[in-house]
Amino acid sequence: MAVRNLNPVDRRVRVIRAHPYRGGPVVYWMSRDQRAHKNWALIHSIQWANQAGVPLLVAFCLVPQYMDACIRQYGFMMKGLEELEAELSSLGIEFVVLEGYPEIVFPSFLHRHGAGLLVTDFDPLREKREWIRRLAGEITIPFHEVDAHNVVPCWLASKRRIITYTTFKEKITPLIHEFLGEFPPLNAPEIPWPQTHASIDWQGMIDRLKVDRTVKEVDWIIPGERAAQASLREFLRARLSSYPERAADPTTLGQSDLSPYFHFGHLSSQRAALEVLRTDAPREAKSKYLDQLIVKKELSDNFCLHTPEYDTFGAFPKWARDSIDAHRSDEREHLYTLEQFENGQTHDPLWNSAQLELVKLGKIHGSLREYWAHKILEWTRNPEEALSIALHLNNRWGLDSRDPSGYTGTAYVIGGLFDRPWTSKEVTGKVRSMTYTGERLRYDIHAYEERVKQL
Ligand code: FO1
Repeated sequence: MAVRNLNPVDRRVRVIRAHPYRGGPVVYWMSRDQRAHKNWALIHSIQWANQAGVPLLVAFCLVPQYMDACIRQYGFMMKGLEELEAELSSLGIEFVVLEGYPEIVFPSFLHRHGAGLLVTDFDPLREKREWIRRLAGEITIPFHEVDAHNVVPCWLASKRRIITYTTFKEKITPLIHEFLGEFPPLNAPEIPWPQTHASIDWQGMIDRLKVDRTVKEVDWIIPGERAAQASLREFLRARLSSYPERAADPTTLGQSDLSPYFHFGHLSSQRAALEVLRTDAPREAKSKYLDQLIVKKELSDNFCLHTPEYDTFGAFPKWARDSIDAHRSDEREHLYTLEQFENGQTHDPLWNSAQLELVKLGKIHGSLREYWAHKILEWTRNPEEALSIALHLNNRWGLDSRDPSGYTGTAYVIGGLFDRPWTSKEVTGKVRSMTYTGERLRYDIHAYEERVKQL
């Protein structure tokens, strides 16, 4: 059966397995983009199903453990998925959650339902690449991957790793103009799924997760697609105009605070970008925010996709590795264990406050994040230990850290990624350094520490 796509989704799709389509329902394995609206992977799946005259189903595969994620992150995700179930149902779309690892649970599920096409959303992280690779080896139906996360599909932005932010910006700018268009309306599937599945036992699924339940959920942010849209509107209304001046000040609420929504795919960057452009905020504010939202975020995807060892010392630029290597035996003024870091027991009250913010809120204010990670490099025995502690603390406590932006940010601070060599210093070599005095000049440290104490 020949199915032709007539829509602008085409360039966002790449074929993982080009087996011939022999009829049968479309299954969208939703993973990174956990939303019903403005989701290119869902749009592609519905268009394909309607053209082929077959039903469509969305399946989320719930793995019992994911990196260092705890109940804090899973709880946020599960609440978002529960809302999604209702939203998809109102659109006439069947939704199931499969428990287990994709390569184990999907082959039999697809076989049982006679599925004819599998679609998934793009994710550059190793876990998802491995899930896709293994699952692709187990199935004999066509398998498509849709970049529903980036404005410019990651594989079109560049076929290789880009070394500098400026080069990436130059490369991606014309493509942003090409891809930053309106979404087509979301059509309902024309053929309903033949049988309804049993209602989802959300609590049972949460109880069966093999995760640490001591890292509690946070209450400053409401999960889900609807709350994400409301938060975006609120940010655009109240904070976008002052974003350039206020975002860097950790004593005020100037940031967008949308990143957990982007991480779990509750919000589409493309939607956010289009809405930013529709505001009457000053040009400088719009362009500063769009630079974060598109260029920097999409550079992170490029880095992780093309750097399989993105979370190791080997991912740092050569000048940084050489200079850190040259300082491996330098004496450290302070040395802390993982427990001391985790409990915020260093000599530095500013660092301890940033750690406490991470523990309490699941985030560190953007301005402090660099200081926090840089000091871990200074106060550990070697860069490998620093990286492993920083990633562990981030992944365990951060709401949205298991993300390309999290890995890229850590490699930037600890390993000079996308940066240039600076004057060499003891221990950290030519990697850009962060000092207590430097922080004091940028904002009111004591007001920040006070704010964190009140949490
Ligand atoms: N993706 C899945 O497909 N299944 C999961 O069970 C799952 C759990 C999970 C827990 C915490 C977290 O931060 C992310 C999680 N993700 C899961 C992945 C996530 O949706 C993103 O795809 C990546 O982390 C970011 O690229």
